[in-house]
Amino acid sequence: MPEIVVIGGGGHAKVLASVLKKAGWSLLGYTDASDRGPLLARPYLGTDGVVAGLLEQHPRLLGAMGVGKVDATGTRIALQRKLEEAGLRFAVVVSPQAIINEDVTLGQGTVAFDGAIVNAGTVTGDCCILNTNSVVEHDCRLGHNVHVAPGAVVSGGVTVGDDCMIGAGALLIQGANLCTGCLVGMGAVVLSDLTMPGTYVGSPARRVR
Ligand code: JB2
Repeated sequence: MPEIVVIGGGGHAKVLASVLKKAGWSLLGYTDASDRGPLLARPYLGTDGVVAGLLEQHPRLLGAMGVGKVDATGTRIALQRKLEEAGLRFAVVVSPQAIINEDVTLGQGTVAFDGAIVNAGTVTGDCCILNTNSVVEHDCRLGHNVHVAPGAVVSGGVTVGDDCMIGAGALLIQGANLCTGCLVGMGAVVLSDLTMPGTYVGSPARRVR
């Protein structure tokens, strides 16, 4: 497996690092604004400014986005795009315990953690998080930088716009369309299209801000 660097050294990065290690990636370490100590026994490498030097030493080095998100902003993918402009390509990272079925396309920098299931005909954008035990059913279209949190279920034929966050345990009914910038709260049940950016909670999910 090629060498890889994790961007960010917090909680999301820790889960990502464990998946990378068991999937056999050669994990060099992580970058962050400051040294957060070893990340599952991999060292702090410096700020993102070290990436250029790392690429000189390791021309095939890939990146993995270890900065998570619990919002519906584009901050995280902006960081990926900035590092891509600096020459770092982002890997698709799939846990050996995830099930990515036939005819699925995952965008650059998308990660699928333990127990994630993605079914046939689904396409995701770049920089998505398919978190632990999340389900993305058949024929879905996820934009860039979508986080499907642990235990959330995206039913068949759903479209999710860029930057959306689907909270832990939330349910999206089949065929729903979510516009860019929707934050679906933990356990919410989405039974209709969400046509305005904002925060949606409850069952059926209602926009609260
Ligand atoms: O531009 C950056 C940058 N911005 C923030 N470059 C680099 N290299 N690192 C950056 N960070 C770092 O991301 C912060 O300095 C911090 O160390 C880390 C974020 O860590 P934190 O533990 O606060 O959150 P997280 O993003 O790892 O995890 C959140 O999202 C996950 C999806 C948490 O809420 C988790 O519970 C959640 N599962």
